[in-house]
Amino acid sequence: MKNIDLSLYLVLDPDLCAALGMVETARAAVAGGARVVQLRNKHADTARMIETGRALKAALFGTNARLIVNDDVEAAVAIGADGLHIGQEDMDAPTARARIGRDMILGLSVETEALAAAVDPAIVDYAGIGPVFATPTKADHKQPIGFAGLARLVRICRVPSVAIGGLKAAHVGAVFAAGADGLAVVSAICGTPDPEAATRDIAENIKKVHG
Ligand code: TZP
Ligand code: MG
Repeated sequence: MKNIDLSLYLVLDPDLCAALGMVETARAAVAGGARVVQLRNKHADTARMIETGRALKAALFGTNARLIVNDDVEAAVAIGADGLHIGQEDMDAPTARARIGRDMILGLSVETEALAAAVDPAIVDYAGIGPVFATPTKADHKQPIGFAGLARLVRICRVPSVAIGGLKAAHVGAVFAAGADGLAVVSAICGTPDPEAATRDIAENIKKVHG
């Protein structure tokens, strides 16, 4: 099993990050305590993903934060990212694993108990579980599961997990109480007036409940 700190996971959104940009938002968030940064851009082709991903990799160089690329396996490999994150509608996990090799991190989105039970720890390194709450950030998200659903899926799932969907600093206690290893956020950081301070607010709550 790979050693990944999932405690505070930023998922970038190009629209919400428009004012500061994804690279500067990521830099600020990592300064504030984000441990993982995911490049997620549904409007970008592979060339564009690679360009942004390389800039992100340079910005994160020398920090302890990991860079994960959403969906685009070719971009993830070209960037030399730390990992790839796929959804259930994307390439299947065994195919993704074959394409990225043994060492890169593979994350998979999980929305139901059946999907949680099906996660193979020999292939997948962590699960993104949610959405906990309905969120305007992802237009086509699945049925929200709440904290009770989160706790059930975390228990069933045989890999470390990060909760996602409508999560803010105030939810940190409930996320860890449900047994998740961290929280993934978009709008709690992207597009806020001070992404570093917004991240630090979440990180301080994590320190309180999780050490
Ligand atoms: N997957 C499930 S919910 C979601 C994604 C990418 C968006 C979460 O965004 P926010 O702004 O943290 O609710
Ligand atoms: Mg996807």
